[in-house]
Amino acid sequence: MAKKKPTVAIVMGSKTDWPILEYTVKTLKEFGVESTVKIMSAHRTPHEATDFASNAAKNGYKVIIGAAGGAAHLCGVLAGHTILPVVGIPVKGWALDGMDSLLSTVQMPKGVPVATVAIGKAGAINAAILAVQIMALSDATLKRKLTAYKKSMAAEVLKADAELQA
Ligand code: RP5
Repeated sequence: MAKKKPTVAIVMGSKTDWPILEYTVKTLKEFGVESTVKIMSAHRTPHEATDFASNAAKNGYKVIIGAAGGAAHLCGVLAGHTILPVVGIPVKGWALDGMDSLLSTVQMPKGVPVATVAIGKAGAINAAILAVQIMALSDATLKRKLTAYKKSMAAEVLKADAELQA
């Protein structure tokens, strides 16, 4: 069977972000969503980053997920060059416990949103879920999978509580 065309572009600022971003790829796969992973930096490869974002919609992507740490301008730069929704994952960097990444990802000027999720692993997973939720608005299969996902999360919590009460 031919491989499905990727609908989500994942852009990380450095290869050192991969240990976090692999959770995003894995979660998307659980929903049957293919992604492309690119390393691009707002500061180190600005031309590549803007070029990629400018052409992302034309190339069939529906959502861009960005991830960077420190002076995390990557998602903002991507969002400035596309009308696609951009989800931002603040990566915990080498200083300030990720607060620097969080603030520089979330604090965008009006008109250019970056849907910023939690710092680190939870954010990496939530970025994937949010991308699926966006795409599920026009995809009945993804909608069904999201409903099943919520049910299985609830079942896990109920099971843990039942075990605790037993
Ligand atoms: C950011 O700076 C990257 O996204 C990464 O989180 C951080 C550190 O990058 P390296 O110095 O490890 O390449 O641009």
